[in-house]
Amino acid sequence: MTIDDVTGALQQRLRAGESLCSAWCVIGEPSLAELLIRSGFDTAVLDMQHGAFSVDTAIRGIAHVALAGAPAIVRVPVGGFATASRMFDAGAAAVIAPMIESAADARAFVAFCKYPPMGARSWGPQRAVPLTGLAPTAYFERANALHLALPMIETKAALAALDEILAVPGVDGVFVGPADLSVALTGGRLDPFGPEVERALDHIAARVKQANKVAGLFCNTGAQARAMQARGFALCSIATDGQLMSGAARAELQGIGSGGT
Ligand code: 3PY
Ligand code: MG
Repeated sequence: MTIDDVTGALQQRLRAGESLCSAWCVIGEPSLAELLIRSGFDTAVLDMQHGAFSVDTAIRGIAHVALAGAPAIVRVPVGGFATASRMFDAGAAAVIAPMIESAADARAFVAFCKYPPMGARSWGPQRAVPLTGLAPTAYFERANALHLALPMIETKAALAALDEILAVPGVDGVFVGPADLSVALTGGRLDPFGPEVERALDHIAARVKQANKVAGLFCNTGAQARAMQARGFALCSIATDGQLMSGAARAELQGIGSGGT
């Protein structure tokens, strides 16, 4: 693999129809994201919305993930579209934007993700150029295809506007947040994979397939991710880094006969 593939691998593999599995990192430690890639994940989401990643640690995290030969994805805070540009400047392969409500939101997000004429991203790929190994002009020409913009579908309004969101030029796919979507669809109950979300998932997968774009989903376990990949979600994450660590600790402590809480 060349360093060029580090960013390119995500869109190349997804466009080739592969299903990928992502770590989801909330602890905010760049080397932990690298470790999870070395454990076998295809990519890692560095979470700036609910996780502890700052601009600084996310930039370092992208480099750590690249060191392990993989593309990194960043979830920016709600409305943090300017941060999306910074993460692409740092070499992120994709950015996930939470709590998108409409095609207008998606257009505003894309403006910060893509260079003109598609968007209005400002020039300054300080880490992306050295990480990809591309000359600045070659990077500029390829950047809009290399970097994926993935608005989240996790509100009632976004679900209703799904087709319009998918039709926004520069939207490469959508990422579903089942927890927020469950709260929205049940009128205030947290039931991430309850019947309301389950029904919505099949609808979302079908619409994304029709649009020939990418569908992603936050999953809790490997088995669930595998089942969801079969249902059309090509990019599935599995739990969080904290949950994986806690689960491994509990399993070992059970082995020695010591219980946790
Ligand atoms: C959700 O389930 O709402 C998410 O945003 C995934 O973390
Ligand atoms: Mg959410």
